[in-house]
Amino acid sequence: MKSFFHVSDIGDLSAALQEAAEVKRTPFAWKALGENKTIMLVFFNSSLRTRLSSQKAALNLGMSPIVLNIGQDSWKLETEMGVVMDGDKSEHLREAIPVMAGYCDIIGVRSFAGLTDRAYDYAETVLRQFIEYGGKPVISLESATVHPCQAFADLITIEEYRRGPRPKVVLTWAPHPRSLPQAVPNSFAEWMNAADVELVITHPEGYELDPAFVGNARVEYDQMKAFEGADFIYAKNWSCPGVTDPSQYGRVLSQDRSWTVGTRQMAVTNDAFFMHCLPVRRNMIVTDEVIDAPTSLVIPEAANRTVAAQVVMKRMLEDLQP
Ligand code: AN0
Ligand code: CP
Repeated sequence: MKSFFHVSDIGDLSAALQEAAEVKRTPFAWKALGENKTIMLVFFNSSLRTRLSSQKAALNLGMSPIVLNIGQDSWKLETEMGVVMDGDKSEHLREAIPVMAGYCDIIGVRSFAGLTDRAYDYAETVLRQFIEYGGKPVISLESATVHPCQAFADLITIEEYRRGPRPKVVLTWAPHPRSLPQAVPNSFAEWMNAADVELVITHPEGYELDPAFVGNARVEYDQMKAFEGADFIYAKNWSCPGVTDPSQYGRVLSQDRSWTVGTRQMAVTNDAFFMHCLPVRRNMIVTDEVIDAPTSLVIPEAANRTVAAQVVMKRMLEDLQP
């Protein structure tokens, strides 16, 4: 695997899920694979789960992780080409990437969407520079438009908890005070389209995700209707994707608290499991009652981040073997 970015990078999903189950059963069985190998985990933004689960996955595989927080541990990096660097950025990505790549075998990058320029973000400008100038396998640890490590962990969780074939999975927008990226819902939709589930996406008008990610999902603007008979509820806030009007990109169009997932909506589901990638704002995205219920999967979902990351790193290490 040269990069981990889209669902297509993982190939056959049932094989990937089987491998995930094996990795979960015997996490230390591939310790020799990572011997004398190093992964560089580069963070332009905050993280709890991604940084810890990626380090744990690397350690399980016998690989050494190096974590770098850009702007805190390192110099502030310029990411735009052709600019006069007379501001607070001391170094350009164009040099920093090949330098970092020289110290490792795999690079993981967290670089959130700027949410001001849709074309710049949707071209995955920063991640593409890592691919181009690093010459090493690259893992998106949430980049501008995708969060594949999260979506893979979510799929593993759904596979573990589903009560029957082809569960009904509902991705619902929920309110949040700040402007958040579309990476999590984009990847979730992309992966659910590729999986054997019935996918329904619900959000207020104006929050339509990019059709490339929506795929064959049914879009339902009535949240209660969308929730009817659902087996899994996946909540997430995202800002305006600006599909029809790029000038609206990144805006918070609604703060409607009636979309906060509570017992009212959960009552019409098929006793659905509740999922969220975390970090979550309680009583904005979801009520205490729903997130604290036995049907809440947020903790096992976060635990599966290690499993997902380990499958991805394992495959990259296998490809690096002589
Ligand atoms: C980020 C987001 O919405 O993309 C990270 C989620 C994994 N969330 C926040 O910034 C709160
Ligand atoms: N879900 C997730 O990626 O969490 P972090 O932002 O804490 O890594």
